[in-house]
Amino acid sequence: MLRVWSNFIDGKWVRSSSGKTFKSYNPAKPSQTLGIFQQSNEQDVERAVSAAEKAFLFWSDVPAPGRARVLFKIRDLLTKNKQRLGKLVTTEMGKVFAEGLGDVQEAIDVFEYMAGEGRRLFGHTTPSELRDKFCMTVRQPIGIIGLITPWNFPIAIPAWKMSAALICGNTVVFKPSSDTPLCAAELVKLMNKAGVPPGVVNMVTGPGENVGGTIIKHPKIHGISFTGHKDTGNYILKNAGIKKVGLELGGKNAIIIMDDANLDLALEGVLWGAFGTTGQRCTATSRVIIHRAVQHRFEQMLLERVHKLQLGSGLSKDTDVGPLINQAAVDKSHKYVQIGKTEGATLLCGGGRPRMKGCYYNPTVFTNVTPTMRIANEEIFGPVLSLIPVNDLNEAIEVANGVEYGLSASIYTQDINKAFKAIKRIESGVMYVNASTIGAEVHLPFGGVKNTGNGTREAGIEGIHEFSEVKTVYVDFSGKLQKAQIDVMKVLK
Ligand code: UN1
Repeated sequence: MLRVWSNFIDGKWVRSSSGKTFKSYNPAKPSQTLGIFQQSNEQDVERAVSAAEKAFLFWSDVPAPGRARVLFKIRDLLTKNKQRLGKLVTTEMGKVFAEGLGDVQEAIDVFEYMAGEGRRLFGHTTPSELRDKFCMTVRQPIGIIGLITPWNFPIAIPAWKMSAALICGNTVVFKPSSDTPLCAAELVKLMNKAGVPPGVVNMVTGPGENVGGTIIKHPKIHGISFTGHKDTGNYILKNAGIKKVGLELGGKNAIIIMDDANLDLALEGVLWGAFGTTGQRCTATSRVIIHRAVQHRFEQMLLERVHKLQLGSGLSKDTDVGPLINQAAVDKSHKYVQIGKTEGATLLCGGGRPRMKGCYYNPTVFTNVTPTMRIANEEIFGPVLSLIPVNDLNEAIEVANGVEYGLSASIYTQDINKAFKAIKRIESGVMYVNASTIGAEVHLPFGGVKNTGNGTREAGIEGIHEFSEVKTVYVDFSGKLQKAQIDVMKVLK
């Protein structure tokens, strides 16, 4: 019997007033339905906002180390349930089981990190220009935050956002992706069990247009954090009004392979970056910018390994590459393969659907791709990799920077001068040397430049900045009126 999941509002599971539902499926076996979820509407968001507003009065006043105790408990429960949740991630999202476990581990890590912040949340102190006056900054919550999250890290990304939002004293209205509502519901259930007070985290499932749209425009929501498509990011910026908005949008991440690179190492990085998570990470490697001197050799090495990649259910031990999230994603990858062929790129391997049920697509490699082709510029979010040959480092950097996005980038070289030149000149928020473009760690900031984002960063200490406001405090204990910029002239007298 399929469970009908409700929204989670004010500490209770409640049905949507719409009376409508939708289903979640296993992308490896689309005939398998995993749960039934509320297709919520504007009124449900209103209820969630009211609950979050009421809860804010209490939660924002709990001392941060007290809030941290709840976060540590969430970490503990996630750890206890890691296997079960990892399997759930694989079943609902499709990534291979080791990565499903990694998704949960990333959530464990970030709850632990943000819980630690409960005893820091540092501001700073600095001298005043006047006598007997004290200056400091303190971190304060923003208020109610609207979180809109994607399906590709169905536990980790909600965890990044919720852990930071909660430790700073905010309350949350959370709309998860409609492709992975079960992972979201299980996470919220676990957070409730860990002792998150009623109304602090409210989950409303349903479509982007009305649930997401209402959150984005809501006058009582003062912060929005969104990870997903660039078009939605643009919509948010146009419709959110005056809110603190954090966006993590697309990527067209490149690995540069120089002629002096350790090619065996680069090969592992390319395979992991391009075909890990079936290419469905914002950080996925979708371009390899390769020095012509090693192009042919690397193509041979890559072909040999890509042919061996085993497609299948993420739960099967032999699987290297799982399914894509849904049929639309399969069609999108295929559309880009047709575009690549029409543009005149050389198809080295893949480029079609395998004969198996499920949302699968063969790992695909194009070579002799030129920087102006659409497959070298547009985010595909699937297992389609483009090799772009170049003559030297300067050209490689120019090509790497020639796209609208700037999330993650990498260079493989043995030459420290080349590595540092790339670190300095590549336009990206995350940069790797002799490592793949994926695999960011939670205690460092994560985010991108150009059309990848709007300048905010998640995780690490910058994650605290995204989810809090700074208050500047002056305490004058001189007992008289002191005028800044004016009386300062007298202090040396
Ligand atoms: C994403 O795809 O939006 O760096 C996040 C990585 C992961 C996070 C990816 N830790 O690949």
